[in-house]
Amino acid sequence: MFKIKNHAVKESFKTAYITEQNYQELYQESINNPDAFWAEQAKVHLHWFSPWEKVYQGDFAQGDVAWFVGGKLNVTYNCIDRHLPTKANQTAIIWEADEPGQSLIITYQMLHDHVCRMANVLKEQGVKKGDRVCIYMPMIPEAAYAMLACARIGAIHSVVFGGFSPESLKERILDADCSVVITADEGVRGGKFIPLKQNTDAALEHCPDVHSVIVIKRNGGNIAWKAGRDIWYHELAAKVASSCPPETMDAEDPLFILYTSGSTGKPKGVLHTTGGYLLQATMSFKYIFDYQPGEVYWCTADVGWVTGHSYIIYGPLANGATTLMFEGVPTYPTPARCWEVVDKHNVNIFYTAPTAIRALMAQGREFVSNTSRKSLRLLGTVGEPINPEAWEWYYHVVGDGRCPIVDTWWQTETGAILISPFPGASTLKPGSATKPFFGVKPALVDNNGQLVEGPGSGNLVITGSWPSQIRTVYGNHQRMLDTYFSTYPGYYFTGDGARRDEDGDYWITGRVDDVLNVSGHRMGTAEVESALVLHDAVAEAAVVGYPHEIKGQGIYAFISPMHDIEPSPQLEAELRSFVTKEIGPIAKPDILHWTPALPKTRSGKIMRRILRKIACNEFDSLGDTTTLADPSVMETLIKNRQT
Ligand code: 6R9
Repeated sequence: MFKIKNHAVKESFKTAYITEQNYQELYQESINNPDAFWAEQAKVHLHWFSPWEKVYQGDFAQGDVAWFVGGKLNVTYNCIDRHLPTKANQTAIIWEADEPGQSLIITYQMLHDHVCRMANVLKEQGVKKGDRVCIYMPMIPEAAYAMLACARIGAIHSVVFGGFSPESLKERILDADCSVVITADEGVRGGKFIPLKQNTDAALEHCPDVHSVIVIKRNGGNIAWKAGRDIWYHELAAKVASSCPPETMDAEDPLFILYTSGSTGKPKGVLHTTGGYLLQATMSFKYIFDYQPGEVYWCTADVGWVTGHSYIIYGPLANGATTLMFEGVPTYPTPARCWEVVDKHNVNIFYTAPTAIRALMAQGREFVSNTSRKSLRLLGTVGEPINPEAWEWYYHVVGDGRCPIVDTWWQTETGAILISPFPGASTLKPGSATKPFFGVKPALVDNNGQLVEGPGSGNLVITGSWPSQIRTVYGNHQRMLDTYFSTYPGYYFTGDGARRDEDGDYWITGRVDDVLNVSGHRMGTAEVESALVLHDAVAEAAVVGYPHEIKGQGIYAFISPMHDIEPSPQLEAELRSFVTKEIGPIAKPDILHWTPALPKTRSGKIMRRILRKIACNEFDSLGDTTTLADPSVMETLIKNRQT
């Protein structure tokens, strides 16, 4: 196996915060004396208006965990105000527009003023502490202002990815009972316009409780206007003060809701709170990316995903860092865009998803080698397992063999990175997320819940709470307990499978449940199936993932049509756009496989295991098929496997 040990890479990280010498020591302390460890970290990394009474209480069985009980703080005080005495004129956000040549610099002082104005606008719209505000925005600085403005006044934000359909937006607005939506006239991505206001209008036809829509003018496109509800942000912002006192929040007051997919039902509103979340986002950012003062950091995620929350906004800003926000896509106008942006803004730390790496790798190395990239010091990946070929390309071609790669494993529910190398401490192995972060105790269990000791494979669970843990599923606490804490009682179940090698390093192998990971985006097979069966031509649908060269996983849909329907290319195109309309373009099936029937057990359950094998072309390992009601269905499916 290829390992990077005592390599020149390590040399340049000799002065890292976390070194080989102190990792073990700090990790052991965090496990042996968690209360003392976290209390110390909370004091060092955050500003508290008043201290907590107890570091941790609660348990997994009730799902009532609480961190820094009784402590008071404000997230934006930590992300902005406390930096002003020394960093008022330092860049907080570099914004790079979709069109090359357009960018903006936002200093910490400017960030303060923008956030306060937006907070005052929200207050004028009647938003109070605890109210839910939906943010449906492109990647423009106002998306950051909106999130922070909510945190400033204690409102709970629910960011909905701008690529989601009106239907998905509606579901999320209703579930969180939002009263205000912040959006833009249009988004701009890869040279295309995204009709965000139009989508919002469509969603709001079914959301009577939304009384205000605050619209940012991004593109000047023609949009419909509902008087009494719709408000231009720039008009209101001009009239309010540029200061707004930060609300005093309890450590356990909610900070945000973020919807994510599970194996069953509709997306869940994962709720994160204030103190524990901010502490772990702050600490992990500093130590895993080894962020040094003055450096420029760029995470290519969208604020619609958890990576955008923790590692574009909260983690970097709490550290007083310079964080780059990119409106566009890595391949527009050319596949050299990322590296041109790196050179333009002297980016030191670059964090992206394996799917982007594979897409750029497929375009050829000259797009990379024509750029300098000499500012780069550290690379990171997140969102899905990285295949060793992509890792090697990232390491050798993008990083010129000089930048360590941190392969960071975590989830919407974990709030912050839980397993990752530390660049100055770890032995890197392509494809391994290596070791746990401080205070995190991963374990592997077999399907009966028995612990796997030493090297081996199993279901990845976490033993004991960590500060940025999910607190509840909004409006449905039982669903949180059922999803994460009941499969293996006493543990948090991640839904991922993993292997632990002889060095104790973890290798995440992917989801073990019915969750797809398409280009790093999480999606329930059930969600895509529900969208497909809504179409009149579809009687039944079963969706599974299959290996896809660029996306990591592609969507393979087995569909049985209504009895009088003849499948045709037109119908297939219609189904694809139907799913796009219902969920969003990320859920569009790659492969449609028509079948008169789906393989079922005698009790009528669809045998997904078999469908997965067929989609993955693994015909010789179908496993036990004796419970199939009609084996000929399976044989026909194998014969007709689509590509
Ligand atoms: C942060 C984020 C979570 C799921 C997770 C796992 C996969 C994330 C990974 C990884 C292998 C990594 N995942 N990071 N798999 N190696 N470094 O992506 O959150 O959207 O909730 O997805 O993504 O399967 O369970 P989220």
